[in-house]
Order: sequence, then structure tokens, then C-alpha cells
Amino acid sequence: MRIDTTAELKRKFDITLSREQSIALITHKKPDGDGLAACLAFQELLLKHYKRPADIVLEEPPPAVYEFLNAADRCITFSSDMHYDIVVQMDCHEPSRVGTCEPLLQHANSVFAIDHHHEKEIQPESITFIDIEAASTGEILYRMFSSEIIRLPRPAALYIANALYTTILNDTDNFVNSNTKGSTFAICEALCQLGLNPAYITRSFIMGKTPTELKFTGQVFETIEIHCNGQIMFVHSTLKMLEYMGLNQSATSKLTRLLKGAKGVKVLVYFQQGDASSFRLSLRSDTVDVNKLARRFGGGGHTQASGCTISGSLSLVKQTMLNALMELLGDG
Ligand SMILES: [Mn+2]
Repeated sequence: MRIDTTAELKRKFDITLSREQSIALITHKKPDGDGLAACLAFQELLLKHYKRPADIVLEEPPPAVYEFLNAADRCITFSSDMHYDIVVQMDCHEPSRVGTCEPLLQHANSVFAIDHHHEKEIQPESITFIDIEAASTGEILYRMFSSEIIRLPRPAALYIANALYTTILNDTDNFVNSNTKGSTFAICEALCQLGLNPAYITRSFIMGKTPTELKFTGQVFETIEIHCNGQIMFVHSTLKMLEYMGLNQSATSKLTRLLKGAKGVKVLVYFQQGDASSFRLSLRSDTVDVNKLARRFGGGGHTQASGCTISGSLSLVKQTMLNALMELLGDG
């Protein structure tokens, strides 16, 4: 069931909380700075305001970059014997996006989804709130609970401010995406009132790459290919490239941030090899609806930033995407 206001969402959540016991917070596969930090903020709020512990359940331990939010100590890894009364899905609303954690949704008495991606598959039995205007899922959480957060003891409020700011940095790409609005800055200002030090979070989350990761970034830049008179830009990375540098997939995260906005380029596609037989595509554009494009390949996301996975060799996957893009840009 889709509901339309955060007030209604909160009301339903409060009722459910009074009726049920155990709570799990989950997010999509390959958790990002929005989904994961929104879970961390919500976990802290549930514990300090509602006095209710909640487990953050992930497919695997969180990436090391989230250590500034003590993520490793605050998350547990999914196992098939886990059952929770309430499951809250953050930054996604379709069961297929939660990966191996999906059984948690099936076994829960109540499921909530809080998201800002375009509607894909609303589950009739889950209470789903989607606001595609929100810059991040964390922003929705802030709107729901701002008065509760302000009243929390300072360390808890600061922790939540840090986590919510991370969600905003992540999804606005450090305030360069078009989802950055006055209301986003207003929330950031409110978070500063709670003690947030923006530069500290930026250093911990956006910067802080190791020299080896920067070298890998340089190698990805080396793969730049342009098509259609410079309107399409492709870059890629392979498992071999990562292996050679002794890195894992987390080195590929946020890399499109450095490549977006190239002059004359309408669509940027980053092909990241995920396993021996498939590529995960990150699509970015200011003018083309890449959500629609990603959906054609079973993916989705936002109008200007989306993703999908395509099986095949790198050359085949690139050709498939190039054909689809040429058709879309009217050159095919
Ligand atoms: Mn998000």
C-alpha cells in the first residue's frame, strides 16, 4: 500500500511499534551512503527516542568507508534463521532490490518502505512512502522526526546529524546534483545546529581515498570512450583492474561523481564488472531520462542517475547500451 504523507507514515509506524517487538532495518544491495546512513540514523533514533533496539541487517559487513559512523559495530550480517516482526526498507521499496535479505520481508508481520526512487513495484502488504522530490532517504527521515531529533541528548542528536548529512552528501554528490534545493540546505543548516561539522563528514566520506584507490580512478579515466559526436561517454573497470591494484568493488563507488558534467556529454555510462559474466552499469545524465533506460534492462533509479546489470562480455554490453542510447538520442 502506498501512503502519501510522512505524517501518515509516522502514525502507522507508531501504531505498529506499539504492537510488535523486534525490528530490522534493511537497505538495497550494495548499500550506499544514503541507504546505509539512513538505517544508522533511524537505528539511533529508535534506540534513544523510542527506547527500542533495532538491528541493521546487511548482506555483508558494511564497507570500511562508513567507519566514521561506527557502521561495523552497528550492523549485522544476514543469516537465514533471522526473523523480525517489523522490517523497514530504506532507500528502496521493491523486494528484489534487497538481495539475500529478501526472506526478512516475507517473514515479517509488518513491512515499511521509505524511499525516493521512482515507483517500481509497490507491495500491497507493505506500507510504502515514496517522495521522489526528496534529495535523499535521510531527508525524509529528518522531515518525519525533526522535532524528536532536536530533543535528544547531544551525542545522539549529533550522531543522527552526521548520518543524515552523509545521506545528503551521497545523493546530491556533494551538492552538485539537480536534486540539491533550498530545502536541502535548510536541513543541512538544521543539522549544523545539532553540532554537525560538514567538513569532517566530507573528509571522512567524500575524500579520504587511498593513493591506490586514486591510482585506480586514474585507470578508469584512461578507459574514456566517446560516441555520437561526444554526446555519449563510456568508462569501465574490470575485476582484473581491481585485482591488479589489490582493491575490491568499494573502490568503484562514487566514481561517476568525478566524470559527470563533461562538456558536450549528454549521457555518461560507467560499466563496472561485477562478476565473470556481467556488468553493473551506472547511468548519469542531465537531459536524458536514464531511469527509463535502466528499466528497459531490469534496473531503475532516478531520472538523472540510475543503474542496471547486463550479462555478457564488455564489448557486447557496451554495444547493447550504445544501440539503446543511439535510438534514444535519435541517431540510431
Ligand atoms: Mn537514495
